[in-house]
Formats: sequence, structure tokens, C-alpha cells
Amino acid sequence: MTIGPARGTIAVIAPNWNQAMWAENLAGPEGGNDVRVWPDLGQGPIAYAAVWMPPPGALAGLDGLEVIFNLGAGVDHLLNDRTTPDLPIVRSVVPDLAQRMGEYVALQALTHTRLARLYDAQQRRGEWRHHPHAPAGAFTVGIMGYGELGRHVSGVLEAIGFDVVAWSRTEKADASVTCYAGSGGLDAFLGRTDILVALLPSTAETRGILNRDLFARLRRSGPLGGAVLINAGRGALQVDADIVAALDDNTLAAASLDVFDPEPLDPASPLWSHKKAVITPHAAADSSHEVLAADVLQQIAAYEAGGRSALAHVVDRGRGY
Ligand code: NDP
Ligand code: OXD
Repeated sequence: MTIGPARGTIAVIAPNWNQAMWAENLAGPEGGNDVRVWPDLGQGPIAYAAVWMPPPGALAGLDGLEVIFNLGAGVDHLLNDRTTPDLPIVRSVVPDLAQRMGEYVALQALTHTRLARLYDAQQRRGEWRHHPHAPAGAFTVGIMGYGELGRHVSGVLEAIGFDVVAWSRTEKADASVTCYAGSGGLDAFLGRTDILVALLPSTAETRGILNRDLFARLRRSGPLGGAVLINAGRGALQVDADIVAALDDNTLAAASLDVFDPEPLDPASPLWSHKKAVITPHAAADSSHEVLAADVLQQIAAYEAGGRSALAHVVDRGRGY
């Protein structure tokens, strides 16, 4: 579809990010779009809001708003704000995000299976000492959340040689790996899993799911002598104190954590200095200005030509994702 100038005004409301950069990319190829940047939204109606963590109530104050575009995949920040208007929320689903997430999860899984931190510590001591390692095929990676990101990550890990299984809310008939669903399938899924990858959204059902009771149900007889947790979904999924306890008693051999609740992670958290923890600052899959703005402009063009039904990846508020 050819993308001409948008009929409606676009507001960028992402105060923790470089808003000017988003505005530049949302101006369109000819720079023909009327783009305003929070908090200077000027006069007149705003049809479209392109947002990431807008200040609570910011969207409710906009006149003429028609569609909310979330400049990322997870929408918990919008659904947790009771003032978010009851309008279509379109989330970002682009190959670029999945590619980046695949890179992050592969990096973390291999960091642990190939003993990268141990060798890093040895190098710092000038120590030449070999340790045997198990190949990828000796590990089963269990992916919680077999959606846009989970499916891609699954393919990346399979290509490396990991055995992969997945777990989601609903059954998957078309999956390339063995999939488990719902609370009924959780025990069987966990019982096979050496490396648990959380790519779930934060919802009323998933909050706190990564807790001590769940860690105890993971397979711990694998080559690392304990299970590995990789959480790149949302911080609200995990109970930080339970992760520390599980790392300390070897239920978990290691954890890679990209997300926290709240963010940034509290400077006093014991996770920062835990020898078995890898901490990254919500950096698993960055939102690219160029790619996501192009996606928003494409969706605006589709909406202006075909109305709400032409929008893709509209959030289901009932499900919470
Ligand atoms: P999708 O909506 O495509 O997939 C979500 C998956 O989670 C689906 O498979 C869904 O099941 C499953 N799910 C949801 N609720 C439950 C539940 N109660 N029990 C079991 N499974 C459940 O989302 P994406 O893959 O695009 O993104 C996933 C999350 O990743 C985002 O919500 C965000 O929080 C996080 N994220 C993190 C980033 C980072 O940089 N750290 C970057 C981008 C995203 P079903 O298929 O049955 O619907
Ligand atoms: C997210 C994202 O949802 O960065 O975390 O897209």
C-alpha cells in the first residue's frame, strides 16, 4: 500500500525515550505528517497517539483520539492505567523485535550451557582450566508464551540444536515443537524443562508465576545440576526474592533477567551482585525508531482506508494482551 500523508494528527507520548527521534520517523517519507511531541501537543484534535509509558491520564486528555499505537510489544503499562481510553490499542509486531529477542535468548542460553561466565572469571585470574560442557541437544528449553516472540525464539533455539518445548494459554495445533497448554499442561511442561524462557505478557493470570513453587517443578537433573531461568517477558512475572532463594539453594543453577518490577532494578537488590545472575536493563529487544514508526504509518494508512477492521495486532483487553 502506498503511504501518503496521514489525515489525522499524530502525538508522540514516550517521555522516557528520545521523542524527537520518534517524531522525525513518524513525519513520513516526505515529512508531510502533522506530528506533535508530548507535552507540547498544541491545539486541535489528535487522532493517533504513538506511546510508550505515557504519563497516567495523558491519553484521556486528548481530544478526538481514534487509535493508540504502542511502540513496543507489551501493553501492560496501558492496561494497568484505568484512564486509558476504550479505543483500539495496536501493539508492535515486527520481525525486527523477534529477531532481537531471538538473539538475546540464544545468547543467554549459550552463556549458561557453554559456561561463559566461569571462563570469564578464570580469564580475569589468568587461569587456564578446561571444564567439560554438554552440547545444546542435551538441554530441553521450555518457552512460556508461544506467541509472536516465543515462536521465533523457538526456531532460533531449534536451529542451534536445543530440544525445545513450549507452553501457552491455548492449544497449538500448528507448532513445530511439542506444546503444552493451560494449567493442565504446566506440570508436564516444567518436568521436561532444563532452561525456562519466559516470554509471557504481564496479566492478572501470569503475575508472580515465576515463583519458588514453579522453580521446584523444573527438571534439575540436567548437565548444569539445576535449572536455568531466562525472563525477557515482564518483571511482574517473577518474584525476585524467590529467584534469589532458588539460586542460593541450587534449584536454579543460573538466571538471566532482562525485566523487573519496578524498573530500574532497585540498587539494593541482591540480584545485582549475585554470581549466578545475569542482569540486563530491559534491553533484550529494543524498539527501533525506523522499523516501528514505519509499521505505525502503515497501520494508519490501512485504518484511514478501511477503518478499525483494517488494523492488525489490536490488543484484546479481555485477555489482557
Ligand atoms: P503474544 O501476545 O504474541 O504472545 C503471548 C503468548 O503468551 C501467547 O502464546 C499466549 O498464549 C501466552 N499467554 C498469555 N497468557 C497466558 C497464560 N495465562 N498462560 C499461558 N500462556 C499465556 O506476545 P509477544 O510474543 O509479542 O510478546 C510477549 C511479551 O514479551 C510481551 O507481552 C512483553 O511483555 C515481552 N517483551 C519484552 C521485550 C524485552 O525487551 N524484554 C520486548 C518485547 C516484548 P496464546 O497463544 O494461547 O494466546
Ligand atoms: C516491550 C518492548 O514490550 O520493548 O518490552 O517491546
